[in-house]
Amino acid sequence: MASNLNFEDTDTILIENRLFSPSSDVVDNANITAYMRSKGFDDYESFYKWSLESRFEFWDDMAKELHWFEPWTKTFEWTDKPFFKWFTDGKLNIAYNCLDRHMETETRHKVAFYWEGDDGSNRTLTYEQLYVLTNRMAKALQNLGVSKGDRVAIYMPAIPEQVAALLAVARLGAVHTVVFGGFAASALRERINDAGAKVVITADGNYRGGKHIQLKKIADEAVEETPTVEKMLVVRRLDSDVNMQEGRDYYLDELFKDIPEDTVVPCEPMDSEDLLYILYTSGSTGKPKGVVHVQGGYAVGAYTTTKLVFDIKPDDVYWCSADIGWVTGHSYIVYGPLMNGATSVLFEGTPTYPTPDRWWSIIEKFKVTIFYSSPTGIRGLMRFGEEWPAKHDLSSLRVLGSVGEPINPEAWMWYRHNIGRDELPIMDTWWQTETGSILISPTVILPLKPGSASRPMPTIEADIVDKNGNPIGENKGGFLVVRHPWPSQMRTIYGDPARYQTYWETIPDVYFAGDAATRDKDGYFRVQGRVDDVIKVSGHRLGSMEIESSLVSHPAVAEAAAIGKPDEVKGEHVKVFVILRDGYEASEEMEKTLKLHVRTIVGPLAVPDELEFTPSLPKTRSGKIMRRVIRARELGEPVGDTSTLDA
Ligand code: 6R9
Repeated sequence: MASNLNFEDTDTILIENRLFSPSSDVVDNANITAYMRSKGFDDYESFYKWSLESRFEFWDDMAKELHWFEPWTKTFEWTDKPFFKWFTDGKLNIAYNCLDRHMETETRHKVAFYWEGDDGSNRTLTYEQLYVLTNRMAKALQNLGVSKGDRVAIYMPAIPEQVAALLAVARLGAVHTVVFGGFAASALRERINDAGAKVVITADGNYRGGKHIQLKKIADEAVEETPTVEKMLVVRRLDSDVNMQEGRDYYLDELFKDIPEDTVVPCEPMDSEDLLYILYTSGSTGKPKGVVHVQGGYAVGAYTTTKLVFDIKPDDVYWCSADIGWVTGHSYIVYGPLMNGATSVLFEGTPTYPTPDRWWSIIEKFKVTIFYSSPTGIRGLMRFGEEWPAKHDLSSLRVLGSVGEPINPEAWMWYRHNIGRDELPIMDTWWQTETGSILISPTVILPLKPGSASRPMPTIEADIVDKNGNPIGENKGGFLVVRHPWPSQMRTIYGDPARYQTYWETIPDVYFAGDAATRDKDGYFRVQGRVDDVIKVSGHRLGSMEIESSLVSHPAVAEAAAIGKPDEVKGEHVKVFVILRDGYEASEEMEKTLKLHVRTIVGPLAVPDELEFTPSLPKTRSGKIMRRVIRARELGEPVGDTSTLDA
């Protein structure tokens, strides 16, 4: 991780004075207000203070709202720091909480998902229909040999079967690892191999932004060198003819012929600390980290934050525009909303296809009330002008959200004005793959400041410190840390516990995952971005080393360095510096070849926007490329400490 903490104190340039307060009506009716009042509090300040002292009472209360086969005996254990446990001895299944328990109430007949395909086609699934689909899928997986503890890779487009796939795997007590459909074959292969997946669930293909994506073909290429993969389950999305390997590949609809609609595969009672999923994310080495989440604490965290941050009520239509391949999709498309019995929208396509009002038309069509999106999405659509949202009736909306990267005040104001008719609150939610659920965010009861994720959630002890862990004062830049574990925190890095430990050791005894931030006099946090070698491109997390490794795997490349540069729409974009091997010429052709190479090794999301050929790169005396120096030079910023620079 960030072993070279290189963030130099930068006082915040921007002191934001605009403040937007919620109406008393909204505050009165908020889910969080109901809980606060039940504990005797009227204001967030005193409630939050109480929650720090009474964190176990808070989480006990939240956990009790879920279904447990057996209750926990201890709320929290931290005997083997930095490893910890929540809800010890408790038995539950998150899939039971998403589906089965709703079969006993009116929610059974409620819409779980309004689905819209890239091509404009629609499907509507009630909770009961999703339950039936999930059970049949669980049976199909069982027939293919999946049982408790097995790992299953999911490489699929955003279709209802993808949601059912996660739930079916969880039902069986198996462990899913979802790989974003935009990753290339070798990136998929690396993840399958690290997880040791036995089965891969994919689709014959799909369309995204009108483009045909040949998922099965990519999956075929990926599993060429994956010794653990025994079977592939293929969902027909396009009815296209794809290669099906006899004895390995099975179409879901064909397996369904022998699995009646009333099939029930009971949920495996899981220990709170049993694995639910592994989700790979980028860190500062070339190898992606398999972030491990467990059944109990993760369920409680995702459930609670969905309820309190988005203020979900029975009549809401909720839409999170992320992809299920990222943690946002896991927590806030699949698990959080379903545990809350919410009606959601699931969208397969992109915001600009066929026209830049696709999102706004979906909000109008399904009368979406809560919309959770990203700064990149908003900035991308801002470029097309206000006339696009203005064509649509967005009056159903009542809460907006943002995640993935800092939202600049200008985009925040545009979002509030054009989508939120100058009155809707924006939940700017700060969290990470590792945190499992939202840690710093407003709720609908807090006054808002543009560009600030506002305050920590109940029980979350966030702080800004220097590299030795000493707290830093108001409006000064420092490292964002959290002092005590929370239920949905990752438990380890799959197969690499030492790598997990660095999160708690980089700055002594606190959780640090690589962001810099400031805090103002009102306790409002402003997250500035990563201080390690992680680049956030359109909210997608990429590691400098991943991109560099893919470049040096090309015979023409001797060395490469990748940095993130500020980008008006994407937040950051990638620039790479390349030293060619002797005998290779720098040319436009070479630039194209290398960009294409990154695309085929990592995927389209990692393709650098800028590529510069260079004869040398600044290095430390021990030979490490100093990306910090390259970045500072590139941006014309002070280079800082170069005492270890070689020459
Ligand atoms: C959920 C997610 C985590 C990193 C995180 C930070 C950035 C996320 C943010 C934000 C400022 C917000 N980030 N939300 N920065 N304001 N509201 O994005 O997870 O992909 O693991 O990325 O994203 O830099 O450290 P993940």
